[in-house]
Amino acid sequence: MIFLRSAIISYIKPQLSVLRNSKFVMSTASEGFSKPRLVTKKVLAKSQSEGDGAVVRRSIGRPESKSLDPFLMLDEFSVSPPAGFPDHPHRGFETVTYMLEGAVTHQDFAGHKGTIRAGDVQWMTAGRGIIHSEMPAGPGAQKGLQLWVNLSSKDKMVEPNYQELLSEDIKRVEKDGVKVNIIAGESMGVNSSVYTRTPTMFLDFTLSPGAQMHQPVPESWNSFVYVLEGEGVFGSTSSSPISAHHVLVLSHGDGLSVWNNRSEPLRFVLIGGQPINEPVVQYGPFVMNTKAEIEQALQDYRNCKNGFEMGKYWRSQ
Ligand code: FJE
Ligand code: FE
Repeated sequence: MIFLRSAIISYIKPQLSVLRNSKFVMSTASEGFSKPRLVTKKVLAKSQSEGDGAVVRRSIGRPESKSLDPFLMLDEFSVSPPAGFPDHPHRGFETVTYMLEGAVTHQDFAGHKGTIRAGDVQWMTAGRGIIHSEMPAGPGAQKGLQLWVNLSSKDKMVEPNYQELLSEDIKRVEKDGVKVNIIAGESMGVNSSVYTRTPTMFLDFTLSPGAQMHQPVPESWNSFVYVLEGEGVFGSTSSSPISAHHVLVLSHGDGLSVWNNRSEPLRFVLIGGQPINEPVVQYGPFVMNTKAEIEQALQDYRNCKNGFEMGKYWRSQ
């Protein structure tokens, strides 16, 4: 017993000093993960057309990588005028639009309008109903990511809400060749101000050549990586390098380690969330728990009721 207690204390003490000295965290955290997350599935997100002439690389939400509770879809999109996503509805989930290059203008049926520019994030809770358009704001290809996060049954019919973060308001940390933009959740001791009804982490990492990172992820959350640029080694030093436009579904565990062994930067997003564990019935842009609720959503949309009232006369300009 005495031996056990002193063993525990001598185990905890260095952990405490690790917490105080974040530089130490960087180099020891990989050994610190008691159950590192590994890649369980790797799928290439091929280009397909969506909306009105838009091109998307769908990673989560394609047949080989169906939804990963609470995530329904991740698209890396590119829209050039006149293509775009003209007037369409949503109910029962959230859309997160993160611009990588260029800008997109959105307009909704309640008069909400704005332009999301490179580095900006729009976290839109569609809740009971939104009808909107999302169109390129300039000439040439406007690029970004759109993530769909499911809402639990208690939140599906909430009033619609927007959280809009300009690039300069997004918290960033840079340390030892690792840059992270914290869109949701926490990294390297810094927290995003985005409120996530479904507990979610959304981190945009860039690793310089030779850099490595070790990011804790709550043990029971589902998580995945989408590679944007470069090539990286994910989960374990012995796994094979993975290049851009691949989605990696991760096993459960307490954190993810990544190494950039190449001479180019590696950019990827790490997305994780607490599973909702409820039935999901999706019909295009309506995501509910039962078939009856989907039929209700279609009726409400057609009849401009229960949240779709403003759809009666509204058309985007
Ligand atoms: C959609 C038609 C759509 N991926 N990425 C049908 F137009 C859409 C849709 C989008 C979308 C919008 C942006 Cl800005 C970026 C996207 C799909 O709006 F999801 C379905 N099912
Ligand atoms: Fe939309």
